[in-house]
Amino acid sequence: MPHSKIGHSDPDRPSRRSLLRGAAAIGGATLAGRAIGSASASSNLPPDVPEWMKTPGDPMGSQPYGSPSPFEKHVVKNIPKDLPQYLSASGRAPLQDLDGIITPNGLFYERHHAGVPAIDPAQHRLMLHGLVERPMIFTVDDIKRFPSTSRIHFLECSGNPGYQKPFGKTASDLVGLLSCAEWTGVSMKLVLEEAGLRPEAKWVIAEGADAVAMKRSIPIDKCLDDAMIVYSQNGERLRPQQGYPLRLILPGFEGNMNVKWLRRLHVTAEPVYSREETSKYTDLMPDGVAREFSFVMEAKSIILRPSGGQRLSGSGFHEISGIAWSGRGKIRRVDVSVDDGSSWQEAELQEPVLTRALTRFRLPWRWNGEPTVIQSRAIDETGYVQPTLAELIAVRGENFFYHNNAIWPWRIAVDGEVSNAANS
Ligand SMILES: Nc1nc2c(c(=O)[nH]1)N[C@H]1C(S)=C(S)[C@@H](COP(=O)(O)O)O[C@H]1N2
Ligand SMILES: [Mo]
Repeated sequence: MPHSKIGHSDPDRPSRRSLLRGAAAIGGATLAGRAIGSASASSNLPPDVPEWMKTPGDPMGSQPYGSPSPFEKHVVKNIPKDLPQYLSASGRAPLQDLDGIITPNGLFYERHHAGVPAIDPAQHRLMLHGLVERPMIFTVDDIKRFPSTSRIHFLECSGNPGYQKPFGKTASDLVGLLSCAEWTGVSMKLVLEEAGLRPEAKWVIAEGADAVAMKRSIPIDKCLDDAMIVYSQNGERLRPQQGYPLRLILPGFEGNMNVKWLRRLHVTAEPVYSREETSKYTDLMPDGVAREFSFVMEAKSIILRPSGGQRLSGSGFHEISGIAWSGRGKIRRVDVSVDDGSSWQEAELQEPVLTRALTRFRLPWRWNGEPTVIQSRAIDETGYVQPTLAELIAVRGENFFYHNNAIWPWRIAVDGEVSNAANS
């Protein structure tokens, strides 16, 4: 939002003076300001010197690996309590509590088919064989000797949220199987070239070192384009949950194909037709045919603030903020509607706008206190427009589950309560 827009005469744009109505103002309104909030009796507020300034704090060294403020301990992964988290487990990122575009490693979503293996990197190997000139076995250190590259990409499960009613309550319930990190590793192309591809090579079957030996077939074009074999996320080594010590990152492709605990790359002429690309991660279309090998995550967006489970403190200025992403490239535009889809306004895209990464959008908004429905719609650089749920069902029917990238509407009640409009 260019700052010149603040103070603009448009009634939907807030004026600078009224942005923080409700907060304590300095000067003439000090007394009124101090009366706000439950901490009004505290001696830690201006003009008093707060408790924590009166003695030195905890010295360095008590925590060799840092952790968040104890006042933030409610910001944790969203792990469903009603699911047996034994073999097939998942935990969602608390997206509505995060800022910017990077997911902290401790809050990165998790999805495992047979738990998290405890891998000793010194005993881990990556085997590359099949239609190659020189089959090879790499140690983790061998992989780290290749020239390295770091790139920011989102990772999203194709069952996010899945087409199943009732849909969740919060943004995390809906699309929390989504995260974004800076990944560091080696271009998969370099590793394949080291072994030398034979001309018949059309697919690479990637296999994980977990108890299900999860396998997916990846088209050779993707492997030679932007695919990475990574060992770090957000500057530190991968977390065990994210595939320590090695995983595949296939930017923009459905989460499942980004094989964790990578132990084998088998170069073939045909796909393997594993469980994960036949009975799962395929969709039954209205004509009875299965939609399979649906690799790319299409453009999508969601408003995170305000979103389900939150409550607006009152009418007046509220910044609408959310995230948009596309497996096909960069986000070109995000439209936001604050009147149940009658009209749309273009949101500001916050820099950086990166390819196949989360993009943060913002729109200043003045809520008039009336019940309404707000929603966002992403358009990517290919011109693809995020569909409504009705538009998606018209094409896919009612038997699909994966790749639900529908627009998600939030209902705002007269008391400011925000709920999932698709459930009502
Ligand atoms: N080896 C292996 N790789 C795997 C999985 C798995 O269970 N085993 N889960 C897949 C699925 S379904 C998803 S959505 C992503 C999740 O990655 P994350 O746990 O790092 O978020 O990893 C994929 N890679
Ligand atoms: Mo997934």
